[in-house]
Amino acid sequence: NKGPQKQSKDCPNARTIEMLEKLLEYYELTGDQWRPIAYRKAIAALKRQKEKVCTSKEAKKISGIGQRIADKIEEIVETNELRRLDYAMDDPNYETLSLFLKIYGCGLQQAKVWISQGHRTIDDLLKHAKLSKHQRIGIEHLDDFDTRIPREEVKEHGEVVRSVLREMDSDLSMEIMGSYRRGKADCGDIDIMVTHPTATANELHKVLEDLLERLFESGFLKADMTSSRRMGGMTMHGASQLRPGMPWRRLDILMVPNECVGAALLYFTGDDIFNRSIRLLARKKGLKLNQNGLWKGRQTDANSKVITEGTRVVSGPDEKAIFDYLGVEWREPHERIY
Ligand code: DCP
Ligand code: MG
Ligand code: MN
Repeated sequence: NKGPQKQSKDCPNARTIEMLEKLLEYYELTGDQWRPIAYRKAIAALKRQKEKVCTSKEAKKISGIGQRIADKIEEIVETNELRRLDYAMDDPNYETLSLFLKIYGCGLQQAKVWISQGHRTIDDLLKHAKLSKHQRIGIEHLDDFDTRIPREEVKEHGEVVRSVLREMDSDLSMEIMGSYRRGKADCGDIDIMVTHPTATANELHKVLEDLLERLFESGFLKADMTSSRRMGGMTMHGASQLRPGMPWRRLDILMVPNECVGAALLYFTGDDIFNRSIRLLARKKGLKLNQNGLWKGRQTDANSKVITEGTRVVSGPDEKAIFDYLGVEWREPHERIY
């Protein structure tokens, strides 16, 4: 394994980063809401340091590292270990939890239910657990879905969808979003956004239904695991396969009305941490940014239910216009990473 060794030569904080990454993984796994973000920021900041960071005081001076993580950095450097990490890894269900959480569609709650029912392996689940159709697909294709998809293959899946859209209506267009748009060499899934210059939401819903039917018929689309698409939904979470014998891949399709395209481009390009920071920035300016647009005077209650619709201050397909309105310098998709 050359990876970590190479890193330790180049990066003076490699050991510290390695330990913090383990802790990050643990917090992600256990569904911690805030710590994963703090850890990802701190790790990114530490990766940029040219000198070894040894004390809590030094660490705290770095933007992106708070007091608690700074203390942990000092502990790692001094003792070459982390008490919190031993404690975390001692959790007897840690391995099982991390295995079950790899299953597409299985959240923390479901994983805990299965563990409490005594299941410990994938085989246990397949033989003894009561599974929904979608859960079974997630389990049977665990290895497929857990494998990164080469960029070239993502593109090919996109081409299949594109050619079917072309048959349907020449005004339909699509774009591959997510990590692909950020230029990554491999992707966790395939995110596709479909747009039309004039179609209403209702019409787009019908386009989606038609599209899915055609993709199923050709054998490309293998499963639709969207729980509630039937009621006017605009998204599909499913699985596709290029040719028999190839792996099943996770495919997300999303229909976006023209007035929402700019905001949707921004949202579905990510990455998720970049999205959080730009949404926060909007909020600080009294605006609300979501996947449908940039809003002024929009009010929601504690359950995110809209009380006052407010007005859209930027609409249409221009993503740059949102950066401009927010006074944020334009960043190319590949630059939107932490
Ligand atoms: N997104 C977000 N917050 C989330 C989930 C998603 O902001 N909790 C946005 C940003 C993501 C985009 O949606 O880039 C697509 O979501 P994915 O989960 O498919 O993530 P990526 O495509 O970025 O990465 P991967 O290669 O793992 O699919
Ligand atoms: Mg993705
Ligand atoms: Mn996705």
